[in-house]
Formats: sequence, C-alpha cells, structure tokens
Amino acid sequence: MANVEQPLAQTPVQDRALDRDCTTLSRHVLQQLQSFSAEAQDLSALMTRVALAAKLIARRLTRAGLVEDALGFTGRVNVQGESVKKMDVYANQVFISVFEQSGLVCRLASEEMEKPYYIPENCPVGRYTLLYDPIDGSSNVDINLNVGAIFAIRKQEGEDLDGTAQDLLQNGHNQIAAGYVLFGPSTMLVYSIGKGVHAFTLDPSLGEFILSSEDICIPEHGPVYSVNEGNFWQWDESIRDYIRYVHRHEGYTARYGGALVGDFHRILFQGGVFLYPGTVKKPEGKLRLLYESAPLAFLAEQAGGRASTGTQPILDVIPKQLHDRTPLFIGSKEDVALVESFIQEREREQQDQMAAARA
Ligand code: AHM
Ligand code: MG
Repeated sequence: MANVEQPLAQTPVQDRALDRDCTTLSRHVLQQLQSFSAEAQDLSALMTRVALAAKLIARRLTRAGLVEDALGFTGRVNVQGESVKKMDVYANQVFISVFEQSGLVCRLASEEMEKPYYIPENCPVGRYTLLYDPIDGSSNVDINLNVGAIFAIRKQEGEDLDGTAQDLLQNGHNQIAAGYVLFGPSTMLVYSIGKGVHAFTLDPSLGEFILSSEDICIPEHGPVYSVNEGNFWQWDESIRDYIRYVHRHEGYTARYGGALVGDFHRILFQGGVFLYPGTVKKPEGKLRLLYESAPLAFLAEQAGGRASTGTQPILDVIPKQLHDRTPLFIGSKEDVALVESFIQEREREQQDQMAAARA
C-alpha cells in the first residue's frame, strides 16, 4: 500500500510525545529570545548549568536516607545565624562546582556564604553573577518533604574592586533571569527571562528537564493563604487583622509547607497569597531579598501576580547589604492588594492618632 502523508491532526501520539520531549530548557531559552546572539547563547548555557546543578542536588536528595552526609546538621552556624545542614553545604558547593569552569560567571553569591565566591584566577571569568539559595526550606530535608533552590542571574555592572560586591546592591528589575527548582514528587524547574514563566519537569529516564507548562498565569484571586500562624503573637496588628478577616470569611483555606518554593509553587498555579511579615524577633521578616524574595517577585510579576513588602513592590527595593531581609507578600494580584489594604488602614489609623495627640 502507498505511504500516504498524514495531516497534522492525525499525527500519531508517539510523534507528539517525541515533539514534547524535544523541548528542553536550552532550546526553549533560544526559542524565546529568537536569536543565536552571544547573549542568547550565554543565557541558554547559564540555564543549562542551573539544570545540571538541580539534577545533582535531586540525585542526592532522592537517596538522602541511604548515603553519608546528607541528613542532619554540620554543627556550624551560617552568616544568617542559622544552623547549617549538611545538604545546605553540599548544594552550595554543587553550584560552585558547576559554574567554576563554565566561563559564564564572575562570582556566585549565596545565602550560605558571607561574601561572594569569586571565580579563581586559573578559571575563565564570565560577565554574570549567580545569586542563589541552594536549599530553601532545609528543615524539610530530614523528614523527606519538599524543598527548593532559588536563583537569579544579574549582569556584572560597575566595578567590584574591593570584593565587597557593592555593585550587587541594586533593585530586582536588574535581574535578567530568575527561577526556582522544586524538589518534590518530581523535580521541576520554573524560570523566566522576562518573557513569561515556564515550568519544566525532570524526566529521570532522559535526565533532561522537559517543558511541562508554558506561559503560566497566576489567577487574579485564589483561596489559599500561606503563612506560619505560630508567629501570630509576633505580628503587627495589621497582619493579625488580615488573618482574622480570612478566618471569618468563607472561601479561604490555609496551606503552609515550611518551604517557600513549594508554597509559592502552589500559589503560582492555583492562586492565593504567601505571607512572611516582620516579627518581633525578626522585624524585617525571615526571607532574604537577593536570594529569595526578589527572584520569586520577578516570577510573580511575569505571571501577572504581585510581590510586595506591604508598602512597596519587592522589585523596587534596593538592599543596603547583600544579606538583607524583607517582609514578603506574594501571589495573586487581588490577594496581595487585600493584605496591603490592611497595612495601609493601620498606618492611617496610627497617623490619625498621632495627629489627635498633637492637637
Ligand atoms: P531557609 O532558606 O534557611 O530554609 O529559610 C527559608 C524558609 C522558607 O522556605 C520558608 O518559607 C520559611 O523559611 C519557613 O520559616 P518558618 O519556619 O519560620 O515558618
Ligand atoms: Mg535557604
């Protein structure tokens, strides 16, 4: 029988699967930029390296209960004053090893290191800086729950002659790429280079991240509020008012996993709001601007959502120091605006009280 060409609609299922399996991360970056320029090639190579780091960390996490030095603490305390876990150290080193010889970055700045790691003289030096949180939510490691890694890429601008990285103290609009890896039942990599937000799922049989969701949009409103309510006693009254509001209205549901990446991932796909306000013990909150809040804010805004300190867009915040923290309210537009409205209302009340006291 003659071999008749089939119309597209009748493309066999296995061919469609093959087409899908060919949309790898590096190909996707180049497709998005519609260019083979040096910058496009750099971005594609940078993302490929991030993916390699993600695969190495995922491999260790999936066998964490079986291998030496994966679970538990090192006994050290990091620059943030937090106890360092063995996986924090491993994952931090993975990013360094993956990028050291790449010729793509000039330094790596991580939540786990007091100062940036500068590429040694005997290695090729690139034009970009990688900022990252190697294991986000690391308290989840020992109980086999989801954790993440967060990253942002910035172009080297200005001089960093004294090794203090003052030139990195810029707002979040200067990120040229950002994203996270979610180590859950499957490993996912979600990223943006300023052209929408896209999710890739690691296919272990291929060892490749394959496109699984393109142009993700955060719903304008969602039912989830995600916050550590154990801190209620430590919050400003405005945040308590917001929480009282959701407790008293139908349509809200609480979800909190103790790992920002997982909690944000749920909201990215299903809507709602994640909150980490300032507390009595940590007036600026817990989350770090350059390694956590700004990269996720970049994604939120690219997906049509919002990220706020309560009084200012996260992407507008200029840090004073590398490890600065910031309150974070992130997710659906309407839900972030609702939290902000409680903060603004309380501010107005305080101003009125002060004016009355002066009168
Ligand atoms: P880490 O990066 O040191 O793990 O800290 C960040 C994590 C976030 O993933 C999570 O949202 C938050 O800390 C949980 O903090 P808490 O235990 O105070 O609720
Ligand atoms: Mg962390």
